[in-house]
Amino acid sequence: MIVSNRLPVDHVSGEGGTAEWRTSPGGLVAALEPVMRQRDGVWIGWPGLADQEFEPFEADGIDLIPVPLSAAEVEDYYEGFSNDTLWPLYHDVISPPSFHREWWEAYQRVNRRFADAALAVAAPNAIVWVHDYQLQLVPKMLRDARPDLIIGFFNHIPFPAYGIYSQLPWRRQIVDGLLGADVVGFQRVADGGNFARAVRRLRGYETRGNIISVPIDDAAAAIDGAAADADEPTAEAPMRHRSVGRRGHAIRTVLARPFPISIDAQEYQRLAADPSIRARAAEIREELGNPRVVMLGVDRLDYTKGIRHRMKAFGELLHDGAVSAEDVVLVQVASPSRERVDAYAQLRDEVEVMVSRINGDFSELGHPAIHYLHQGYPREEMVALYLAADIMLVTALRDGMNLVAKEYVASRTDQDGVLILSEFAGASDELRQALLVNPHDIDGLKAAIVQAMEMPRRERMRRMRTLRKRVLTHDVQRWSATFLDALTREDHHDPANRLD
Ligand code: GDG
Repeated sequence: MIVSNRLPVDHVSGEGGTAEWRTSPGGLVAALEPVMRQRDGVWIGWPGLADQEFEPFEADGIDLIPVPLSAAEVEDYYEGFSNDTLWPLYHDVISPPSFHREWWEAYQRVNRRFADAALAVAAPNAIVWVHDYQLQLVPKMLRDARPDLIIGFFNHIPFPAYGIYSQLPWRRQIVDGLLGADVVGFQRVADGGNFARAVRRLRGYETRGNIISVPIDDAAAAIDGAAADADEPTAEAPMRHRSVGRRGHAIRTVLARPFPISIDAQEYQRLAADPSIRARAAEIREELGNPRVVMLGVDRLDYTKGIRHRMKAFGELLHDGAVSAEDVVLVQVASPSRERVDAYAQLRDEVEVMVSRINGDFSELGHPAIHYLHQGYPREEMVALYLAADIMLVTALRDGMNLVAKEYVASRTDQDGVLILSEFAGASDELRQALLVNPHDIDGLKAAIVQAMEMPRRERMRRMRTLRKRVLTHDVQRWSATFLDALTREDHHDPANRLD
């Protein structure tokens, strides 16, 4: 069972006013679809429309159970607590988080609704995999009601250092919520370390390596049907991973470790080899006026992505005369995102003022310096853009992983192209042959752009080959298999759970 904020479908209106569901072709769906089919799985989530109730339905062979949200809940739980409290807090307060008690109330209420939807259909010993920061209370809600369940949680965004996390007025409840899981997965080693530290500081539980010992309280033990001092799991004590702690009381262990997410790399390779997409890539360069260098940014329009920083660097290079608009263009796809949250509306204004200024100052007739596209595109067009780009700019100020970096690499079947990658994106732990940058260091960013423009083809190909090897071997299928393997293993101390 998968539980995530959004179901992997969009409601689209067809011809003649009919409406239908279309699966959104994300990497998560690609990775989980085969497992879900094989195990008769269901996916629980919000279908994306407020104030509407839908019966369970099937889309492309996946059973979906919709969880309804009212318009007020979308405002308070989703746009409010999830995207204006947790999102900025977990991304190192790049934008100040807002703390509102009524948002927290809604967050608890909605988490309860998701948990109840899962509990209503969970078979004995079912495997439940909960996703992301919108649903951090769900693991404990499931655990308290049904200790037999095997519960996993994966956090797609960073988990912040304690000094930042501790600002959250409900910091204990969230930690407790997550500790309801058997396995809590993070993108980076550092995220898991930050979580373990929060657990020690807020709860004083023992953590050793990746393993956290959580005392089993009397209430849970009673539900579990076992005495609190039981030393072995028994038939009456279905709760897994329980044993006796060093202080002699019953504990259960929680595995908290990184599982860096990835993409459906084969699919990107396949698209990149498609003749019509290759032709489109050539056409894009043509349409841009065949400049010497095409630079590309692809992001949701989000303040974590460092869009302004890369524009500042490019603007300064134009100003310095190091590049000209005829020679070098920047294509920035900034897909619309969370437009009803103030910080996003403000960011849009700032980015658009910047684009206008740079274009006003440096464009030439027929040669705008920046092609700014506040639109979403089909995946085929994205791959054509990746193929058309000599330099890919990923300058996130904080990012759990950043899939765009991996998509660019997987698409470059020609082994060419340079990836400039922020060290603050989780992807930088794996993609070491990219040009790694600190996006706050504008001079460093400018130097990396110049280095990328001047890099000899042999070096570009050497770097790209190594990057490709990593992404092609560590794809999203491997990610989900690794997570599920850790989740279903009887022993958290199994050497397979040790990190290399
Ligand atoms: C969160 C974490 C983590 C974007 N514009 C278009 C489009 N996209 C696609 C990209 C990519 C995805 O959206 C964005 O993924 P990212 O990983 O870059 O960033 P977030 O949305 O912030 O995702 C992140 C991720 O979760 C997974 O765990 O990596 O750190 O923040 O796939 O290609 N796709 C299409 N048209 C667009 O206009 N088709």
